[in-house]
Amino acid sequence: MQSNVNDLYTIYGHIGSPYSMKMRAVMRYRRIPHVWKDGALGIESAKAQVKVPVIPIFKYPDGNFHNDSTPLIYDLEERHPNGRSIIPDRESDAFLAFLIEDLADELLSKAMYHYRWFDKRHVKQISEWIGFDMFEGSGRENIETFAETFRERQMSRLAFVGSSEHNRPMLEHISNLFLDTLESHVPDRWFLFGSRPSMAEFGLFGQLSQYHNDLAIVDHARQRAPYTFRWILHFHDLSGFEGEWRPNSEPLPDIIEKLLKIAGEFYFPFLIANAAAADAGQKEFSFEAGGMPYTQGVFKYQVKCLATLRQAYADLNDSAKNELGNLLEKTGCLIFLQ
Ligand SMILES: N[C@@H](CCC(=O)N[C@@H](CS)C(=O)NCC(=O)O)C(=O)O
Repeated sequence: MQSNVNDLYTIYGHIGSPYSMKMRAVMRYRRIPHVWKDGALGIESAKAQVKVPVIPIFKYPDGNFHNDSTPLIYDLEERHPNGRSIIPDRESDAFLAFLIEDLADELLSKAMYHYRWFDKRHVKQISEWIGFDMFEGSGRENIETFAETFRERQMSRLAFVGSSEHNRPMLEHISNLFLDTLESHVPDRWFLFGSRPSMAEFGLFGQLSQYHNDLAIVDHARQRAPYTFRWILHFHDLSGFEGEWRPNSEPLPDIIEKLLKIAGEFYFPFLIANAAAADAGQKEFSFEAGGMPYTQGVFKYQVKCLATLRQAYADLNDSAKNELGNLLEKTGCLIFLQ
């Protein structure tokens, strides 16, 4: 007997969307029954059901539509306490997983977007691929018409998300830092907080999944971080994986400190400059980090990210704060969280 699709979650997304890949991987790992829909018509009708029209969009079995990946992850945790949580048990690790996921969603995403849309030589192919995905075989003309409008729109947003010649050194440096950091870890261990994945790895995976698609980065990433490049492919489907959170006797791996250093050096200064400019009613903000300049339009969503991170830190109990104190201080994150 065929199962009824209305009893399942429907994910509206596409394979060229980092957050869609992230959330599909979460659903597969968590073994939550779902279907995947990537056609243009479904996506457009789903967009009409949510406040901010970004993908992926989930239709729940109760018929309601939801999006924004991080709140979705937390909501699914509550709805499906099935032993395959992606939030570490230990409070301090849960905070770190949240912080690293946010770092991937909001900073690594800038590098991903940069490599996808900045280099005009590659933009034609990726926009046609996304058209190909969206139209599921309804002819070259449809694909190419869509691709042209879509790439114009995405490229017009470049300055808004921070991709420019001026910001290029920092974005490419950040991308290399993520690749090198993962490459120093994944040959020994696939996960960050034990032998099972947390929301942090899914966040990193989502953005990096696109490095397989984009000509401007594919060769570089594959050469610079070969095991990481392969690791990405495994994350698409971890449904058969069984593992445990790290026991108390096991220290955090070095990769956590390296990722937090990226946050302390680049992500928090970015968030602070954005929030300060928003406060002052400015349209644009600038900051410098690692000796490199950066300028972009003020982004309201990321004002909220900073507030949420600070709140999550404030909500930690004293023993979690004590456990994290040293690490957050030496990576330059603590002053921004307090
Ligand atoms: N904060 C959202 C961001 C999702 C997002 O930015 N999605 C992009 C594509 S990956 C999007 O839908 N952009 C608008 C569009 O392509 O129409 C999340 O975590 O899900």
